[in-house]
Amino acid sequence: MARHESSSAGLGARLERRIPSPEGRTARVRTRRSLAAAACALVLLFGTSCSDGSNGDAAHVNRVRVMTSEHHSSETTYAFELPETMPAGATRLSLVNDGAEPHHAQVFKLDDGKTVDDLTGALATGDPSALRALGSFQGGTAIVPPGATSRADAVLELDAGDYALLCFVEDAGGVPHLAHGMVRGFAVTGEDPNSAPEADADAELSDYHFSMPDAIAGDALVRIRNASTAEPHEMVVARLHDGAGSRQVLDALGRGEPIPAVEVGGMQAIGPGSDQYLQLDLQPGRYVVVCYVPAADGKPHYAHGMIDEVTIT
Ligand SMILES: [Cu+2]
Repeated sequence: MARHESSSAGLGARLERRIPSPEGRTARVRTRRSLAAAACALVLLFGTSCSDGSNGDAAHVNRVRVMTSEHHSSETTYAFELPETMPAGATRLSLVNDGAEPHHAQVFKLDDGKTVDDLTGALATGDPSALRALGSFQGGTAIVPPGATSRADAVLELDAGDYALLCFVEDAGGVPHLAHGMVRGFAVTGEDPNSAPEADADAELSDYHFSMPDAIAGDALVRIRNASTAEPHEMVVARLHDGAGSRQVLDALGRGEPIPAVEVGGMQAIGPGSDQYLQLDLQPGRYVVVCYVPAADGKPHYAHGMIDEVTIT
């Protein structure tokens, strides 16, 4: 995960590998295409492969659609649908919630020799430290309401190995969806092309605080770094209702009521000292960012102050 710090991708490669928004905002794409053309020449000097740019500059970002659903019947089933294998490198996870409950997609990388069955066993204990003995939290796309698609997508740099996708969201009875079947293994194969994207903005997560610009462009690629030495952190993003702020969100959470905001995705937990990216595709407005990860005292991080507001322009 410290890969980004090595900056071994040259400037040209970095320019070429920027991640466009799904709708491809015209002016920006045009600029990026010419940058990509210039980058191509540089990349050729380094002797690595270079796309012709006909698909904008998205050639090095894998796009993965994760479908989430649950089927309510006498035997309720919950499911993730995604490819069983995907190539290594920068991977954007868009989350399509086809169910009747909110869902998220937490990515967990299994250590060598560990299996999804080991993970399922550890999850059943309910002890977070049991999980950390099996692998690490790598991010993933945060909560999306029923019938919606994420507008703040995790872009993860995935190395080859075995992974699992998990949903910790609880059903009406307080049982996490993963206990109903929302644990899904997948494999990442091949060489990581070292496609570290170039971010437009930075957000730093620490114990227990968000540090980021007051305003961020709605189509920004945000680099999210967990600066903690001990705890995983996440950044769930939700659009605030008119007149609501982080104070009202915190009050609602304290009362166990729905928050006065609409979740649009965000970044699921990443481990201490690691970083990943979030691709925004958001309407301008006021948003709240929240970390729900439980602290050692059992309280969620937001109760320790890990909640903030940001203006999307
Ligand atoms: Cu946190």
